[in-house]
Amino acid sequence: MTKTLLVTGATSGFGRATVERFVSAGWRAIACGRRADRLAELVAALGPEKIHPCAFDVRDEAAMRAALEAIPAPFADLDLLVNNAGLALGTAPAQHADLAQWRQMIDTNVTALVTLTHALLPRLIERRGAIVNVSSVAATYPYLGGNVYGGTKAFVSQLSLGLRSDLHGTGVRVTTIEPGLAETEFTLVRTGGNREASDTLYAGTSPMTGADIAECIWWVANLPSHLNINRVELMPVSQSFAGFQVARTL
Ligand code: NDP
Ligand code: 8X3
Repeated sequence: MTKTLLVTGATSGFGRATVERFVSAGWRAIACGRRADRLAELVAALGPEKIHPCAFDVRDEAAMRAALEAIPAPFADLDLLVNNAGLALGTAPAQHADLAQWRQMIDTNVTALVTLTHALLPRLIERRGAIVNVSSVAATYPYLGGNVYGGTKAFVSQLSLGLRSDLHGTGVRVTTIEPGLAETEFTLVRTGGNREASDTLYAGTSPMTGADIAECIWWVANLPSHLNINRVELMPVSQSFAGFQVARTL
Protein backbone atom coordinates (compact mmCIF):
# COMPACT_ATOMS: atom_id res chain seq x y z
CA MET A 1 0.00 0.00 0.00
CA THR A 2 1.35 3.44 -0.93
CA LYS A 3 2.19 5.58 2.09
CA THR A 4 1.92 9.35 2.39
CA LEU A 5 4.04 11.90 4.21
CA LEU A 6 3.62 15.62 4.74
CA VAL A 7 6.83 17.67 4.78
CA THR A 8 7.01 21.32 5.76
CA GLY A 9 9.83 23.34 4.28
CA ALA A 10 9.87 21.19 1.15
CA THR A 11 11.09 23.97 -1.15
CA SER A 12 14.72 23.71 -0.08
CA GLY A 13 17.38 21.85 1.87
CA PHE A 14 16.36 18.99 4.17
CA GLY A 15 12.68 19.17 3.26
CA ARG A 16 13.12 18.96 -0.48
CA ALA A 17 15.66 16.13 -0.13
CA THR A 18 13.25 14.27 2.17
CA VAL A 19 10.43 14.53 -0.37
CA GLU A 20 12.76 13.28 -3.11
CA ARG A 21 14.01 10.38 -0.93
CA PHE A 22 10.58 9.12 0.04
CA VAL A 23 8.99 9.58 -3.39
CA SER A 24 11.89 7.74 -5.03
CA ALA A 25 10.94 4.79 -2.80
CA GLY A 26 7.27 4.93 -3.79
CA TRP A 27 5.69 7.20 -1.18
CA ARG A 28 3.34 10.10 -1.96
CA ALA A 29 4.26 13.50 -0.52
CA ILE A 30 2.35 16.59 0.50
CA ALA A 31 5.04 19.21 -0.06
CA CYS A 32 4.66 22.49 1.84
CA GLY A 33 6.45 25.84 1.64
CA ARG A 34 5.83 29.46 0.72
CA ARG A 35 7.59 29.38 -2.66
CA ALA A 36 4.94 27.96 -4.98
CA ASP A 37 7.33 27.98 -7.95
CA ARG A 38 9.66 25.57 -6.12
CA LEU A 39 6.71 23.30 -5.29
CA ALA A 40 5.64 23.38 -8.96
CA GLU A 41 9.17 22.25 -9.88
CA LEU A 42 8.78 19.27 -7.53
CA VAL A 43 5.45 18.37 -9.13
CA ALA A 44 7.00 18.65 -12.60
CA ALA A 45 9.98 16.50 -11.60
CA LEU A 46 8.21 13.80 -9.57
CA GLY A 47 4.67 13.80 -10.98
CA PRO A 48 1.25 15.06 -9.81
CA GLU A 49 0.25 11.57 -8.68
CA LYS A 50 3.19 11.63 -6.23
CA ILE A 51 3.30 15.27 -5.09
CA HIS A 52 0.51 17.44 -3.73
CA PRO A 53 1.85 21.00 -3.47
CA CYS A 54 0.68 23.10 -0.51
CA ALA A 55 1.85 26.71 -0.72
CA PHE A 56 1.29 28.58 2.54
CA ASP A 57 3.15 30.43 5.23
CA VAL A 58 3.23 28.20 8.31
CA ARG A 59 2.72 31.30 10.49
CA ASP A 60 -0.67 31.91 8.86
CA GLU A 61 -3.00 29.56 10.74
CA ALA A 62 -6.00 30.19 8.48
CA ALA A 63 -3.94 29.47 5.37
CA MET A 64 -2.56 26.33 7.03
CA ARG A 65 -6.03 25.03 7.88
CA ALA A 66 -7.35 25.83 4.38
CA ALA A 67 -4.44 23.96 2.83
CA LEU A 68 -5.10 20.92 5.05
CA GLU A 69 -8.81 20.99 4.13
CA ALA A 70 -7.89 21.02 0.44
CA ILE A 71 -5.70 17.91 0.52
CA PRO A 72 -7.14 15.59 -2.15
CA ALA A 73 -8.36 12.08 -1.28
CA PRO A 74 -5.35 10.10 -2.57
CA PHE A 75 -3.11 12.08 -0.17
CA ALA A 76 -5.53 12.18 2.78
CA ASP A 77 -4.31 9.16 4.78
CA LEU A 78 -1.24 10.49 6.52
CA ASP A 79 1.48 8.08 7.67
CA LEU A 80 4.26 10.53 8.49
CA LEU A 81 4.51 14.20 9.44
CA VAL A 82 7.94 15.78 9.02
CA ASN A 83 8.00 19.10 10.87
CA ASN A 84 10.99 20.61 9.13
CA ALA A 85 10.17 24.22 8.17
CA GLY A 86 12.28 26.54 10.25
CA LEU A 87 14.97 29.14 10.29
CA ALA A 88 17.59 31.02 12.21
CA LEU A 89 17.81 34.77 11.80
CA GLY A 90 20.91 36.65 12.82
CA THR A 91 23.89 35.79 14.99
CA ALA A 92 23.96 38.89 17.20
CA PRO A 93 24.33 38.43 20.95
CA ALA A 94 21.05 38.79 22.82
CA GLN A 95 21.75 42.32 23.96
CA HIS A 96 22.07 43.46 20.34
CA ALA A 97 19.53 41.16 18.71
CA ASP A 98 16.53 42.24 16.66
CA LEU A 99 13.30 41.43 18.53
CA ALA A 100 11.37 41.02 15.27
CA GLN A 101 13.81 38.30 14.22
CA TRP A 102 13.38 36.54 17.56
CA ARG A 103 9.61 36.63 17.15
CA GLN A 104 9.79 35.28 13.61
CA MET A 105 11.89 32.33 14.79
CA ILE A 106 9.46 31.57 17.60
CA ASP A 107 6.43 31.93 15.31
CA THR A 108 7.94 29.63 12.68
CA ASN A 109 9.96 27.08 14.64
CA VAL A 110 7.63 26.76 17.64
CA THR A 111 4.10 28.14 17.20
CA ALA A 112 3.58 26.90 13.65
CA LEU A 113 5.01 23.46 14.45
CA VAL A 114 2.70 23.13 17.42
CA THR A 115 -0.33 24.29 15.43
CA LEU A 116 0.26 21.88 12.56
CA THR A 117 1.00 18.96 14.86
CA HIS A 118 -2.19 19.62 16.84
CA ALA A 119 -4.21 19.72 13.63
CA LEU A 120 -2.79 16.46 12.29
CA LEU A 121 -2.62 14.33 15.44
CA PRO A 122 -6.07 12.75 14.95
CA ARG A 123 -5.13 11.59 11.45
CA LEU A 124 -1.76 10.28 12.64
CA ILE A 125 -3.33 8.37 15.51
CA GLU A 126 -5.90 6.86 13.15
CA ARG A 127 -3.07 5.56 10.91
CA ARG A 128 -0.63 4.65 13.72
CA GLY A 129 1.67 7.03 11.92
CA ALA A 130 4.86 8.81 12.88
CA ILE A 131 6.17 12.30 13.56
CA VAL A 132 9.71 13.44 12.81
CA ASN A 133 10.57 16.83 14.27
CA VAL A 134 13.65 18.60 12.91
CA SER A 135 15.49 20.20 15.79
CA SER A 136 19.22 21.00 15.92
CA VAL A 137 22.41 20.48 17.89
CA ALA A 138 21.66 24.06 18.96
CA ALA A 139 18.96 22.57 21.20
CA THR A 140 21.63 21.07 23.43
CA TYR A 141 24.85 23.02 22.88
CA PRO A 142 24.71 26.80 23.32
CA TYR A 143 26.89 29.00 21.13
CA LEU A 144 27.36 32.75 20.82
CA GLY A 145 24.46 34.32 18.99
CA GLY A 146 22.41 31.12 19.08
CA ASN A 147 20.14 32.48 21.85
CA VAL A 148 16.53 32.30 20.65
CA TYR A 149 17.24 29.93 17.76
CA GLY A 150 18.68 27.42 20.23
CA GLY A 151 15.73 28.04 22.52
CA THR A 152 13.24 27.23 19.79
CA LYS A 153 15.04 24.00 18.98
CA ALA A 154 15.25 23.00 22.65
CA PHE A 155 11.48 23.42 22.68
CA VAL A 156 11.15 21.15 19.65
CA SER A 157 13.29 18.44 21.23
CA GLN A 158 11.46 18.58 24.55
CA LEU A 159 8.03 18.69 22.88
CA SER A 160 8.95 15.52 21.02
CA LEU A 161 9.66 13.70 24.29
CA GLY A 162 6.39 15.00 25.71
CA LEU A 163 4.51 13.77 22.66
CA ARG A 164 6.05 10.33 23.18
CA SER A 165 4.53 10.28 26.65
CA ASP A 166 1.12 11.56 25.64
CA LEU A 167 0.87 9.28 22.61
CA HIS A 168 1.72 6.21 24.70
CA GLY A 169 -0.46 3.33 23.59
CA THR A 170 -1.51 4.87 20.29
CA GLY A 171 1.28 3.30 18.26
CA VAL A 172 2.34 6.73 16.96
CA ARG A 173 6.12 7.09 16.86
CA VAL A 174 7.92 10.37 17.53
CA THR A 175 11.54 11.20 16.71
CA THR A 176 13.69 14.30 16.94
CA ILE A 177 16.45 14.80 14.39
CA GLU A 178 19.18 17.10 15.73
CA PRO A 179 21.64 17.96 12.96
CA GLY A 180 24.79 20.04 13.11
CA LEU A 181 26.45 21.81 10.20
CA ALA A 182 24.66 21.10 6.91
CA GLU A 183 24.89 23.10 3.70
CA THR A 184 21.47 24.26 2.57
CA GLU A 185 19.94 27.73 2.23
CA PHE A 186 19.98 27.94 6.06
CA THR A 187 22.94 30.34 6.31
CA LEU A 188 21.79 32.43 3.35
CA VAL A 189 18.52 32.95 5.23
CA ARG A 190 20.27 33.54 8.56
CA THR A 191 22.50 36.25 7.08
CA GLY A 192 19.77 37.97 5.06
CA GLY A 193 21.05 36.64 1.72
CA ASN A 194 24.82 37.02 2.21
CA ARG A 195 26.18 34.45 -0.27
CA GLU A 196 29.79 35.15 0.65
CA ALA A 197 29.13 34.53 4.35
CA SER A 198 27.34 31.31 3.54
CA ASP A 199 30.07 30.04 1.20
CA THR A 200 32.76 31.00 3.73
CA LEU A 201 31.05 29.09 6.55
CA TYR A 202 30.92 25.84 4.62
CA ALA A 203 34.23 26.19 2.70
CA GLY A 204 36.51 23.19 3.29
CA THR A 205 34.23 21.61 5.92
CA SER A 206 32.65 18.71 4.01
CA PRO A 207 29.33 19.67 5.63
CA MET A 208 26.33 17.37 5.78
CA THR A 209 23.84 17.69 2.94
CA GLY A 210 20.08 17.60 2.63
CA ALA A 211 20.44 14.07 1.29
CA ASP A 212 22.27 12.99 4.47
CA ILE A 213 19.42 14.21 6.65
CA ALA A 214 16.80 12.75 4.32
CA GLU A 215 18.51 9.36 4.58
CA CYS A 216 18.36 9.59 8.37
CA ILE A 217 14.65 10.44 8.29
CA TRP A 218 14.08 7.58 5.88
CA TRP A 219 15.84 5.16 8.25
CA VAL A 220 13.91 6.34 11.29
CA ALA A 221 10.54 6.16 9.53
CA ASN A 222 11.05 2.76 7.95
CA LEU A 223 12.21 0.73 10.91
CA PRO A 224 9.86 -2.02 12.11
CA SER A 225 6.80 -0.45 13.75
CA HIS A 226 7.70 -1.69 17.26
CA LEU A 227 10.85 0.50 17.29
CA ASN A 228 10.93 4.18 18.23
CA ILE A 229 14.12 6.17 17.73
CA ASN A 230 13.71 8.97 20.28
CA ARG A 231 16.52 11.23 19.11
CA VAL A 232 19.21 11.30 16.45
CA GLU A 233 22.04 13.81 16.88
CA LEU A 234 24.38 14.00 13.90
CA MET A 235 27.26 16.17 12.73
CA PRO A 236 29.82 16.17 9.95
CA VAL A 237 33.16 14.73 11.05
CA SER A 238 34.64 18.22 10.59
CA GLN A 239 32.47 19.67 13.37
CA SER A 240 32.91 19.08 17.10
CA PHE A 241 32.68 20.94 20.41
CA ALA A 242 34.47 23.91 21.92
CA GLY A 243 34.28 24.56 25.61
CA PHE A 244 33.29 27.24 28.05
CA GLN A 245 34.53 30.82 28.08
CA VAL A 246 35.80 32.83 31.04
CA ALA A 247 35.87 36.63 31.28
CA ARG A 248 38.95 37.89 33.16
CA THR A 249 37.80 41.49 33.37
CA LEU A 250 35.03 41.06 35.95
P1 NDP B 1 16.55 25.91 4.20
O1 NDP B 1 16.58 27.38 4.41
O2 NDP B 1 17.23 25.35 3.02
O3 NDP B 1 15.01 25.41 4.22
C1 NDP B 1 14.09 25.94 5.12
C2 NDP B 1 12.69 25.58 4.67
O4 NDP B 1 11.76 26.11 5.63
C3 NDP B 1 12.33 26.16 3.32
O5 NDP B 1 11.71 25.17 2.53
C4 NDP B 1 11.37 27.27 3.65
O6 NDP B 1 10.37 27.38 2.63
C5 NDP B 1 10.72 26.75 4.93
N1 NDP B 1 10.15 27.85 5.70
C6 NDP B 1 10.81 28.82 6.40
N2 NDP B 1 9.95 29.71 6.90
C7 NDP B 1 8.70 29.32 6.49
C8 NDP B 1 7.40 29.84 6.66
N3 NDP B 1 7.17 30.96 7.36
N4 NDP B 1 6.36 29.19 6.09
C9 NDP B 1 6.57 28.06 5.39
N5 NDP B 1 7.78 27.49 5.20
C10 NDP B 1 8.83 28.14 5.74
O7 NDP B 1 17.15 25.30 5.54
P2 NDP B 1 17.34 23.76 6.04
O8 NDP B 1 16.84 22.79 5.07
O9 NDP B 1 18.73 23.66 6.51
O10 NDP B 1 16.41 23.82 7.33
C11 NDP B 1 15.39 22.89 7.59
C12 NDP B 1 15.28 22.72 9.10
O11 NDP B 1 16.49 22.18 9.59
C13 NDP B 1 15.06 24.02 9.87
O12 NDP B 1 14.11 23.77 10.89
C14 NDP B 1 16.43 24.31 10.47
O13 NDP B 1 16.33 25.05 11.67
C15 NDP B 1 16.94 22.92 10.70
N6 NDP B 1 18.37 22.74 10.83
C16 NDP B 1 19.24 23.14 9.83
C17 NDP B 1 20.60 22.91 9.97
C18 NDP B 1 21.60 23.35 8.96
O14 NDP B 1 22.79 23.47 9.31
N7 NDP B 1 21.22 23.57 7.71
C19 NDP B 1 21.13 22.18 11.13
C20 NDP B 1 20.13 21.84 12.11
C21 NDP B 1 18.82 22.09 11.94
P3 NDP B 1 9.90 28.75 1.95
O15 NDP B 1 11.01 29.75 2.12
O16 NDP B 1 9.62 28.40 0.53
O17 NDP B 1 8.65 29.10 2.70
C1 8X3 C 1 21.68 24.72 12.67
C2 8X3 C 1 22.97 24.25 13.19
O1 8X3 C 1 24.96 24.93 14.59
O2 8X3 C 1 24.12 26.53 12.97
O3 8X3 C 1 20.64 24.34 13.50
O4 8X3 C 1 22.89 26.10 14.99
S1 8X3 C 1 23.75 25.51 13.97
